[in-house]
Amino acid sequence: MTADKRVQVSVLGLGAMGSALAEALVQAGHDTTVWNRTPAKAEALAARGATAAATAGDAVRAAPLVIACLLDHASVHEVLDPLTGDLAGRTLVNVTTTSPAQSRELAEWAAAAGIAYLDGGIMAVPQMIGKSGSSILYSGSAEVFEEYRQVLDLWGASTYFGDDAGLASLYDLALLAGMYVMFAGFMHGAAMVAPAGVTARQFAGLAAPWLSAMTGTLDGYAQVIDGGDYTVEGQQSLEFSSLDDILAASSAQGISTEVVDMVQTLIRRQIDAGHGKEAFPRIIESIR
Ligand code: FVH
Repeated sequence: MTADKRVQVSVLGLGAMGSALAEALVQAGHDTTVWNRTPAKAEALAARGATAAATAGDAVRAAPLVIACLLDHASVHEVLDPLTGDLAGRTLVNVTTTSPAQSRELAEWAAAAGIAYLDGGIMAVPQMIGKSGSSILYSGSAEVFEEYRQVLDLWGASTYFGDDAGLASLYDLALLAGMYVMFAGFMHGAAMVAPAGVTARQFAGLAAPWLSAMTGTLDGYAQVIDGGDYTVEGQQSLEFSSLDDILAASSAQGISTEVVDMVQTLIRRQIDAGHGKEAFPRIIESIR
């Protein structure tokens, strides 16, 4: 594909994310066909230049490149299983969130049907598509990634992890794990200060720069973990990392301690195993 080439592409699924992806394709001038189970969701895109297909089969037959952005793995099979004959010889990029095992299963299903397959994990919310900060992870067919790279780059920074179709999903879910635990930590803090009359928004104003600054420690932690030596100097020890004060203050505020208990449990397990003087990142051994 050359930089200026207009691509024929079909998008199946026009929820919040599928609509954002299709919108970016239309804006870039690609020949975009769209389909959604509930047809009304195609109207806005059709008004902006997309072609609304009456059926998923019509959409698949309209383009060599098919993007699936549906609810989940089951809905992908529900829509695409009856269309394997039409999909044969075409390219499917599936950016529906699936587990690594489900992504691999879809790759095998596609290979058996003669469909070139690339799996994607979207690290963005719909409003971020096409803007800085949007990142999309891919794995599966390297040929598909290379051929359509300029189309994929319209949505965000594209990263390819290799031909194991499950890898994009693995990275996606690992990054989401970090996000959800961080969010839970923020919620805990907000609940802690609430009885003191602090609003969640006031707390967020303090938490955002603090948590952002703390991400600067991740690379140092990662170096210790990859080096495998937790006795290194210059890192906070597990004994020093006791969360007892946080737990006591939380209880005194009358709130649940479950979020902090989880971290304390990981620390405690390493201390009890005799590693109290070693560095905080050792809690990864509790998780492993
Ligand atoms: N929205 C987000 O912030 C996240 C960001 C990270 C990636 N996710 C994943 O993207 C997939 C789609 O998400 P979405 O936000 O577009 O989701 P919805 O707005 O709920 O739209 C779901 C679409 O799926 C269609 N659909 C559901 N079940 C079926 C089915 N059995 N047959 C055909 N289509 C189906 C649904 O159609 P309709 O309800 O409008 O008729 C929507 O088009 C998802 O995997 C996220 O995890 C988004």
